[in-house]
Amino acid sequence: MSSSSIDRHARIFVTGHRGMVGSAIRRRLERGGYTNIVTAPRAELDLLDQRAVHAFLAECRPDYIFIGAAKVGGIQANNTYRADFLYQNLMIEANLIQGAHLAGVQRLMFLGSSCIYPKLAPQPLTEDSLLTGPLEPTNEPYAIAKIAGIKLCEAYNAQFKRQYVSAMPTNLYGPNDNYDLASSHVLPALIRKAHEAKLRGDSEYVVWGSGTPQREFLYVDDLADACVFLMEQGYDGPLVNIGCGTDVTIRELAETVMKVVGFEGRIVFDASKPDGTPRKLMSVERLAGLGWRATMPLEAGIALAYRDFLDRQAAGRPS
Ligand code: GFB
Repeated sequence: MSSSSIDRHARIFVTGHRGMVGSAIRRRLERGGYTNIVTAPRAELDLLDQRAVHAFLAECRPDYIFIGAAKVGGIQANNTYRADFLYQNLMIEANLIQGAHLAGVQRLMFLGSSCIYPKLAPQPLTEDSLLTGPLEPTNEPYAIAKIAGIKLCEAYNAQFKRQYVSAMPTNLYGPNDNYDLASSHVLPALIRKAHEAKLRGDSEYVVWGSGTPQREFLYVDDLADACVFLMEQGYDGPLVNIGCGTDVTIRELAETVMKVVGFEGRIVFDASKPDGTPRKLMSVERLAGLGWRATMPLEAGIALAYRDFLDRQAAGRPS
């Protein structure tokens, strides 16, 4: 299982390479000695533009594609910009998957999210629970788009014998995350809020919702390692979850962030904000059966993410 089926000079197109997921996959490929990684900045290739995407792929003819590009955001962004999340994600994945097929690309990895599973599906969430019940309303548009992406991959595999794999990561965090409080996920938001509360000398910091929802958090470099692992193994089986297999409550998460950041105030919960789905713990049995497990402990990962946040601030990069 350790040897790679991928030639180190194969042409590998990583989409979304400036984002958290795409940049982590690129880092992992570079560390793995891959020499022919192709990226396309948004100014040069608009993934919403079907003609441009198809022309780019016809010209580039990659051997492999990782679809790290997506319109992503936290609970509030998903709930507010419902049309953007549905439309943009449908377009990005449809343009890339059909374009890949037309260009003769045999192997591709499509990334989704744990929110594709029904809101009240049995925990931990197995891949088989897809489409067995209603979705969580706050992110239904995003989830529907990602389910469509999974079905696109399955359809191209069935009709054209492609090997388009869908991998579903749990909630992610790490370098190049979005720290904008209106659109970010919970972990970067809490890092920023705790840091700013510490600087101001505040006695409390605000955490949305009730603090009782449970979430699983995977460091994005672990995700990238799993994606490259699957590609290197030549995995072409069904939908596969990528997680670490353990979760925490939002209250526990908020306490760990305070500890890492060194903020000593207290937590105040803002009940006017939504909790979202009560729990989203992935079953990682399928991936473990293939020989991969996550390695980054949560507190150590949060410390690395906090370092990234501080580095961005020091460099004057937008957060
Ligand atoms: O990470 P998050 O925005 O997304 O929120 P989801 C997770 C939980 O943390 C929710 C709470 O219960 C939030 O109410 N939370 C507490 C906060 N404080 C904050 C805060 O300051 N900011 C944010 N953002 N949350 C998203 C989906 O769901 O997860 C996407 O909307 C995607 O579709 C993504 O699947 C991975 O885990 O609820």
